[in-house]
Amino acid sequence: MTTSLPDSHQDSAVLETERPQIQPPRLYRVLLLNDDYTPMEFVVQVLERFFAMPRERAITIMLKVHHEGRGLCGIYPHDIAATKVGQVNAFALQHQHPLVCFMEEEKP
Ligand code: TYC
Repeated sequence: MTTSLPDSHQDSAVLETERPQIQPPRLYRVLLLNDDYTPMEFVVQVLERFFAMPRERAITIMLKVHHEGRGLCGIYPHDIAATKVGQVNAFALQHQHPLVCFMEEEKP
């Protein structure tokens, strides 16, 4: 039988022992930093708008950032995390608030 397989794979039973080494997608934590100037209501609206949080949860996270200095908004694959960080920082800048959003890899 002739196929397009290389000679080394012709007419022999090949037992595949190697599997492609698939890695799980890397995940990134998106966080907010506290500051002394951004209004609490603005932060709540950011969490509602960009992270689809119900108002109660948004208030809880905002207060956590306010009291602890930083807080987790969500965990996403790289491009989604980067998009959210860009959107939040652009929105804050547009409204002249010093709010900072950033991402860091979630290590297993
Ligand atoms: N500390 C701000 C204030 O007292 C509120 C605030 C909360 C700011 C969370 C940023 O990520 C933040 N107005």
